[in-house]
Amino acid sequence: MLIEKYRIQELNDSQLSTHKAKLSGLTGSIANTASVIEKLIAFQVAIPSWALGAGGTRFGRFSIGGEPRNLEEKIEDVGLLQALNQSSGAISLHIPWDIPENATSIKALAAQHGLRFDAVNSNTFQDQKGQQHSYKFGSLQHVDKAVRKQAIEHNIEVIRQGVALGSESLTVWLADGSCFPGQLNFRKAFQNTLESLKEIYAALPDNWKVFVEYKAFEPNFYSTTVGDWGQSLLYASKLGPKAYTLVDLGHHLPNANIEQIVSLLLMEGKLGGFHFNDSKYGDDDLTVGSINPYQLFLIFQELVEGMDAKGMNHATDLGWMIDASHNVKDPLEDLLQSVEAIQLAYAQALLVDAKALDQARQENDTVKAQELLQDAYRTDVRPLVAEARLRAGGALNPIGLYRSLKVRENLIKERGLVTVATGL
Ligand code: PSV
Ligand code: MN
Ligand code: MN
Repeated sequence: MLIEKYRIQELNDSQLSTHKAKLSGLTGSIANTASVIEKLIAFQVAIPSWALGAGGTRFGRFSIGGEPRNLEEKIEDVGLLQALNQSSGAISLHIPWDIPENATSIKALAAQHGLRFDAVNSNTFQDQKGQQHSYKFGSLQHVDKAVRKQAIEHNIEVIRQGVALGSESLTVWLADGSCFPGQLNFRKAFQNTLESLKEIYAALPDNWKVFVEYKAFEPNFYSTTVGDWGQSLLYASKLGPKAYTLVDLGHHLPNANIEQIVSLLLMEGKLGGFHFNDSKYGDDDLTVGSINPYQLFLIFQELVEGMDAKGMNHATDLGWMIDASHNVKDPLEDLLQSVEAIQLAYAQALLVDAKALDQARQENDTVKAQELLQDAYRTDVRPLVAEARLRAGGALNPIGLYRSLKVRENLIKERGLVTVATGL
C-alpha cells in the first residue's frame, strides 16, 4: 500500500486553520521557533525492522494481521511511516531475522520510500538452524574458542551485509553473562569478549562505527558481561575511536539517572546512539514517552546542551533508533507515537534557555534552574512538531490519517489476517 500525496494534502487542508491558530500562539511567545522547526525537520529516527509486527511476551503473541512477511514488506511499512511523519527516514535491520538476499534491489526499494539503512544488528543470542555451535553459554565471551570464532564471523558477515546496503554502523548486543554465582570467571569473560570484539572491530570499514549496547540483566540473571555503561565504555575505550556506547533506555537498573550517564558519555566522546523506548519495571520496550516523558526530556536537554558544547550536528552525529514493541497496539500506530514523543522531547529541550540555566547554576539558584527546565517541559510544543511535519510534506495528524485511510485494514487485505513477522 502507498499513501498518495493528495490524501495527505486533503486532510492537512481540513485541519490547517486550527493548526495555524495554535502555532501562532506559540510563535508569539517563543523566540526561536523558526530554528526549532528547522532542526525538527532535519531530525530522523530509525525504525527497527523487528518492531513492525505485533510484539509479544514470553507468554504469548497476538497477531493483529497485515504484518510484514518479509524484508520488502518491512521496508514498505517504514515507508508508510515516513510518508505520514517525514521523520522516520531510516530502518535498522536485525540479521538473520532480516535476510537481505539481493542488496541492490533492497537498497533500491528503500530509496523509493526515501529510506536509508541505519545500524545493522547482529544476533548471537539465539541459535540459528544448522548452526554448528550453541550460544547457550554465551557467544563472544564463550570459554570455547570455536564458539567465539563462530560469533565473530557472524558479526563480520553482518558488517558485509550492511556495507552492501549502505549502512555505516554495527550494533552489538550480547546476551552473554551468567545465571548463577560461580558459573563464570568475570575477568576471563571480559577478556574473551574484548578479544572477540577486537576482531570484529578490525573488520570495520573506515567510515563505520560499532555500538556496544549494554543491558543490566535478562536473559542472564546473575551477571551480564556488558552489563552497564561502565563496562560498555571500557570496551569502547579499549577498542578505539570507531567504538561507542549505545544507550537503550530500558537497559538500566530501576531509577538509574540515565541523563547523567548520557551527559558523561557525550563528554567523553563515546556516546554512539540510542535505542529509545520506555519502561516501568525493566526492559519493557513500551512506547517512547508513555511512562516517563520527563526523563526523556531531561535526556534530550543533556543531549542538546552537550552536543552544542561540542559543535555536533544533532541530526547526524549520533544514532537515533527506536527499540520498542509489545502486545496490545497496532505496531505502526505505536511507532508513530514513539517518533512523536522523541520529537516533542527534542523540541522542548531546544526551548531551554541555556544561558539562564548556566547562570542559575553558577548562583546555586536551584529553584530557578528547576523552573527553567520545567518551563520548557510544560510548553505544549505539539504545534511546532506538526508544523515541521507539514513543511516536510507529512501529515499534520499522522495517526488520524492512518486511521481515516484504513491503512491496517488495507494491509490485512493485501497480506492476510494471519501473518507472523520474523523477530522476537
Ligand atoms: C535486547 O534487549 C535488545 O534491546 C537489543 O537491542 C536487541 O538487539 C533487541 O533488544 C532485540 O529485541
Ligand atoms: Mn536495544
Ligand atoms: Mn532491550
